[in-house]
Amino acid sequence: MTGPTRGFFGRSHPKRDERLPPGQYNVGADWPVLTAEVTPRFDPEQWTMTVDGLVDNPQSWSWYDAHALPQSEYRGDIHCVTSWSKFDTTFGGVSVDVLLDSASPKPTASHVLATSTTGYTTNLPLEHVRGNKAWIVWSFDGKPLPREHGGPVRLLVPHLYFWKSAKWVNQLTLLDHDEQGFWERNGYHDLGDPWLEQRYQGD
Ligand SMILES: Nc1nc2c(c(=O)[nH]1)N[C@H]1C(S)=C(S)[C@@H](COP(=O)(O)O)O[C@H]1N2
Ligand SMILES: [Mo]
Repeated sequence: MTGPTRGFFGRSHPKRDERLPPGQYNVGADWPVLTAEVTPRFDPEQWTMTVDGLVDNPQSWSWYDAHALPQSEYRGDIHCVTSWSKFDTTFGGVSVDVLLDSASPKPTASHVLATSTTGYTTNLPLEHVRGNKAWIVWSFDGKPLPREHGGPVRLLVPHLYFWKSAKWVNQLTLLDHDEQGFWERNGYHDLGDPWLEQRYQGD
């Protein structure tokens, strides 16, 4: 003898979209802009992407060099700590794996500090940017990434809250310890997993 079936409960409670992490809502077609600093304007020709710190081969790629690397896309959802989630986004660029494989992190490297041209920083455990989980991206929905959303190029780490996706990124520094970035020093969680609702320090 069994109790009420899942279907019974399913009819009595409207079904919540299972793509929505706890405490999030679907923002639909909107894409809010959240920026702590003044939106920079920089020429992609002047931009370089640097991977340094605890690596065997510190590397810098120009815009042209970066576009010559094998490209890949992310298709899926993004989640901001301010509680909006955006479904079915498409971003294009280069997997962080490609950059790291080329720079060869030392065995002692455990964390990454991402830095933007503006000085914005955010910290990530190395395994959270490895395994096709993070990209540097320059396109959104097949078009150049809008400047207010980090164009010409931003970090994309979609399985974590979106403050980890540093806009106007130009440096990944490999460290053997965790070092808090801008929002983490201001009270946001060091990891920021939306499924665990890690919004603030202590969550
Ligand atoms: N350089 C930089 N990157 C940033 C931020 C910022 O203030 N500066 N804000 C973060 C936060 S809190 C969020 S939610 C997302 C917002 O990205 P969007 O403006 O494209 O929605 O960018 C993240 N990356
Ligand atoms: Mo955010």
